[in-house]
Amino acid sequence: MAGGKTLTLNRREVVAKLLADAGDLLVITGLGSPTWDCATIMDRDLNFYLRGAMGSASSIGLGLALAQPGRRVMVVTGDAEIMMTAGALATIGAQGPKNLSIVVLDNEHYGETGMQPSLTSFGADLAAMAAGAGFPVTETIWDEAALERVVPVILTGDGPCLHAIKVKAENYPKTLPPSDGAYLKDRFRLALLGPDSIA
Ligand SMILES: Cc1ncc(C[n+]2csc(CCOP(=O)(O)OP(=O)(O)O)c2C)c(N)n1
Repeated sequence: MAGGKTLTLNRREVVAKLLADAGDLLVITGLGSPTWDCATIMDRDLNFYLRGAMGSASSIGLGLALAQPGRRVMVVTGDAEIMMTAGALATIGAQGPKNLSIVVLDNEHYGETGMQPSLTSFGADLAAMAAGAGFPVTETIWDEAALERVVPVILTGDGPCLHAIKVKAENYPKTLPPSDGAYLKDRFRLALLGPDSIA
């Protein structure tokens, strides 16, 4: 608990709020718990799940946001996942895609590998890092009221934005999405671009 604050939000409830009106939102999930969260709450063809490639979720989100400027892209990932390639934040800041939102489910731990404390538990501040990298919109979210306030910002506000949503360090029962990366890629491309894209 960075700064002595208690983590109170439930990550599954956070993801349920973010996906409730997902519509044609393009969702990229970082490996491990964020992928299980999104697959469990709402599996959809426009979710592209990473089941490896730790550290690449923000960069894949950037590439997709630049390639699809008319669509909203939301990356949902873990604090350790995004920290692994923190330099990518500066590339995103430099490119400045307005349609990109990054949501970090920050449990201050490596939840997927045994709940070891991660760098945010020692005070690393991902929202401040993103602000320093040039993101115009960043915030750390600690409670339900702040979450309610920023959901529309995450889904429709001008970005790039990064919201570090502090969640309880708990693991929950999971629904595993398919593990075949080629299938997941084709499923996503088909939903986004139509049948010619996978011919
Ligand atoms: C290159 C690489 N290093 C380490 C791992 C093991 N690993 C899987 S998920 C993960 C991080 C989990 O922490 P976080 O991203 O904060 O997500 P959480 O599960 O805590 O929500 C790690 C270290 C991996 N899969 N790949």
